[in-house]
Amino acid sequence: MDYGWDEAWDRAFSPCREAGLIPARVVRAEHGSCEAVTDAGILHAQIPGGAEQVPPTTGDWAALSPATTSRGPVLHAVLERRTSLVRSTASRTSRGQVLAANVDTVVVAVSLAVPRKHDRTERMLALAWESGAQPVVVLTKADRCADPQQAAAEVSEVAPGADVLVTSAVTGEGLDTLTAVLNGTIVLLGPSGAGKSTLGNRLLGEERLATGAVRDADGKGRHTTAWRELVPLPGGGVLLDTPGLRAIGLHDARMGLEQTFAEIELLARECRFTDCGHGSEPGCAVLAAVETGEIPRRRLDSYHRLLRENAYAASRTDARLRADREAAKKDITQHLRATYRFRDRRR
Ligand SMILES: Nc1nc2c(ncn2[C@@H]2O[C@H](COP(=O)(O)OP(=O)(O)O)[C@@H](O)[C@H]2O)c(=O)[nH]1
Ligand SMILES: [Mg+2]
Ligand SMILES: [Zn+2]
Repeated sequence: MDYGWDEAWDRAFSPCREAGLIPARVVRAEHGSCEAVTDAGILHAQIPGGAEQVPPTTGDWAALSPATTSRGPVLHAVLERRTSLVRSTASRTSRGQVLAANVDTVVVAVSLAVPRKHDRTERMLALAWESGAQPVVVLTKADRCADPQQAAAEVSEVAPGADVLVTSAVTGEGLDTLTAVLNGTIVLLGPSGAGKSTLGNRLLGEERLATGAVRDADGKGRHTTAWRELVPLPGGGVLLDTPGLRAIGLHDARMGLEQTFAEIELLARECRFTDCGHGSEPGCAVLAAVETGEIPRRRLDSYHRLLRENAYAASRTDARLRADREAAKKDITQHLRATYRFRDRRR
C-alpha cells in the first residue's frame, strides 16, 4: 500500500481484517458509492445506506468486502479519522463539508504573480490548523515576482507557526526544500489559478494533474481540476489535488483561528479584562499594539471578521441541533397520540 498505510492504521484495521474485509483509501465519494484504492487497484464500492455510518470522504481509510459473483465490493466501515479538513456549506443543513480526511500537511498556495490577499491566506490557515494537519504556505510563481523574499517576509507575518516557502514551477526554485518539508498525505489548498496542479506535477515528476491557463484580466484560473485525485509521490507521501474552491467558509474553527492569530491571542492575555473584545475597552493590549504598529490594523480587522463568521457558522450548527431536537420531540408527541388513540379505541 503506497497510499499512507502505517502500523497504526494496521492495528485499527485488524478487527476488520479478521472479518474478511480489505483496507482501501477513498479517492472520491458520492451518494451511495465511492472509488477507493486497494492493493488490488482502484475499486468501485457501494455504500449501503444507514444513519449510523459516517459518510466517507476523500482520504478516508475504509474497510471493504471484496466482490462476490453476485455483487461488487461494499464499503462496511470508515476508520476513525486522524484529521479532517472541514468547510462550512451554504446548504440548509449547515453541516460542515469534509473536504478531505487524514491529511498530514496542508499546502496553502499563494501566487506571487498577483497581489496578495492576506485575509484569504488567514482563512485557509485557520481551516488547515483546525483540521489537525500542519500547514505550509507555498508562494508560487516566484519567477513572476520582483522581490520574492520580501513577499515571503510579509506573508510570514500572517502565518505564525507555519513555514513559508518561495517556489517556482518554471525555474524549479524551492522545490527541493518543499519536498523535504512535505510529509504524509498532502493537500493543495488555494484559489484556482494559484499553480497548485502545476506544483503537484513538479512534485510527481510527471504531467498527471490537469493544469489551466490563467485569464489575464483577473488573474483567475479556470476550474481545470474536475476530480479529486490521490497520487503517491515518488519520494514518499500521497498528494491530494482539489479543484480550486470558490468559497471556503469557516466551520467550527475557533481553535484554528487561535493558532492563525497566535500573536494576537498571546497579547490578549495582557488585556485588563479577561473577556476583552479588543474593540474599545480600556487597558487593551491588542489595541495598544495596533497603535504602535506592532500589529497591523488589517490583521486585527481580519481576526474580528473571521471570528464573527465562525461564531455565525457555529450558531447555525446550534440551530440545526435544536431543529433535530424539535423533530425528535414531534416524533414522541406523535407516538403518544397514537398510544392515546389506541386507548380510546379500547374504551
Ligand atoms: N510563471 C509561472 N506560471 C505558473 C507557475 N506555476 C503555474 N503557473 C501557471 O499558472 C496557471 C495555473 O496553474 P494551475 O496549476 O492550473 O493552477 P491551479 O488552478 O491552482 O491548479 C497555468 O497557466 C500555469 O502554467 C510558475 O511557477 N510560474
Ligand atoms: Mg488545479
Ligand atoms: Zn483587548
